[in-house]
Parts: sequence; structure tokens; C-alpha cells
Amino acid sequence: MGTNKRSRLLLPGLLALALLAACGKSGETRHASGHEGHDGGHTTGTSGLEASFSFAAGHAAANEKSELVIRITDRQGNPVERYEENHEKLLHLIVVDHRLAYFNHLHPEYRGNGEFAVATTFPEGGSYKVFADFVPEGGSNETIGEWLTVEGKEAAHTELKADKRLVRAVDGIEVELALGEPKAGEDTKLVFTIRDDKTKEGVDDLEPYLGAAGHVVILSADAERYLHVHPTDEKGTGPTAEFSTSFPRGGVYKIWGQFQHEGRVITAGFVVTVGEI
Ligand SMILES: [Cu+2]
Repeated sequence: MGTNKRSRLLLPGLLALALLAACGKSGETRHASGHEGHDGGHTTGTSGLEASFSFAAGHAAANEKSELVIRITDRQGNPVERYEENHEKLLHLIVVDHRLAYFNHLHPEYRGNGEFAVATTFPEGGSYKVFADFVPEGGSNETIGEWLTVEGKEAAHTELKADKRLVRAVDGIEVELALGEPKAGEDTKLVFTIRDDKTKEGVDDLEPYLGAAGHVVILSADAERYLHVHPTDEKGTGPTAEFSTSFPRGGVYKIWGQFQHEGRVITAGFVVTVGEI
């Protein structure tokens, strides 16, 4: 994980804590308020780069294929043309709905001139938050998020509640998460155990997913705090995968673990409560 560990100088103190423990990836997005999403707009990252998100058709509707265009510019508004490959991709795009029920991890195609594009379909109308996670050439990791609105019927708002049991069955695979009783600002170990859902036997032939044994994305319930964590042992093949991070503040968070087995990506989401410092 050494090569991914990048330092950033101008981090707010709490985030710095998270950055020290997480595998070099952390970001707090600027928009403070909830679900009044809009179509397109600029959001500034911690290093002053900006990302704008827009739909090629000018808008997006539920259950229709939409092309999302991401433009990255510097402080002067010039396109950021070069990127470093980071976990096999130039840009990772995480998409969640306002309830954090829907999660998607996409890899937009780079078209040059600071412009990335990807086709995707949103399952329902309403607010979605998208996060562009990238490394500009010679720079450090950036995560820039923005709320977008998708036309169509919106699912009812529900409060995110911590799961009683941190076990999920996904496509015949059981994923269990153990993390003890996490507290804000403390090192927290996340241990995933991956088993065959029928036999409950440990799966020990996980395949690398984007060059690592697994990927973990963590969002606060309001989608304002984003953590992307890589495993302690990037070469692991299961049945356990261990990650280490630190939550910036107390509250409810959703944690998605992503693993690859037999060519399929398994995504398991867990809702946890993190205690205050
Ligand atoms: Cu990715």
C-alpha cells in the first residue's frame, strides 16, 4: 500500500486522522446540505481542482440509459489533461442514491481534455450523489462529490439504521463484517469473512479486484464524508480480508465491501454506528 499513500497538506484536522489510517484516500465534499440536488455544477476538491458533472442529454430519467460527463479543471478553469493510474483506472466513480440503498462503482472512459464519460442507468428518480476519485499527474488523490437529480418517482426517504447483524448473502456468497465498536478518530480494523452461502465454507480463491484483494468504500449517512480503503494485505485471496481505517466523526455510516470471485464482483453493504470520541 506504500505507493498509494499520499500525503496532503491542507487537510482539516479530523480528516487528517482518517487519512493517516486509511490507505491514503479520504475526502470531505463541500456541499453541506441534503437532498436539493441539481443537474450539473462545480464542486471544488481539497487541492483546488474542480469537477463538473452533467448529463449529455441535459437531464437523466429513472430506468433510462444516461451518459454522465465529468470534466476536471484546475483553479484557472483549464482542463486537467493527465492522470495517474490508480488501482488500474484513471478515474473511479462511485454513485449512491440519497438513502444509500443504491451503490455503483463505475470506471468512466477518458476522452482527453479533462473529460470522462460513462453510460449508466439510475433505478429510481430522486437525488444521487456521485464521487469522482482520481489522481492528477504529479498530484495527490482527490475525491470530488456532487449531488445530481434524476427525474422519475422517488423512493420514500428512510432513515439509515445500523444493522443488527453484519452478515449479507450476495449471489451465493456470504460476507460477514466484524469491526468491534468503532469510535471516531480511533484506528478501526474491518475484517470481512467471505464464505460459500450454502456450505458456509470459507472462500479462499478470491481474485484481485482492481489490483487488490478487495475495495471498501465508506460514506457517512449524509454522504458528506467519503473514505476509500484498501486491504492491509493487497495480495490476499480470502477467506478473510482486513482493512484499517479511522472514522472522522461519530454517527451512522454505510460500508460497502467489494470482492471478486469467479469473475464476478460481489458488493456487500453494511450500516454501522460509530461512537463519538
Ligand atoms: Cu474503481
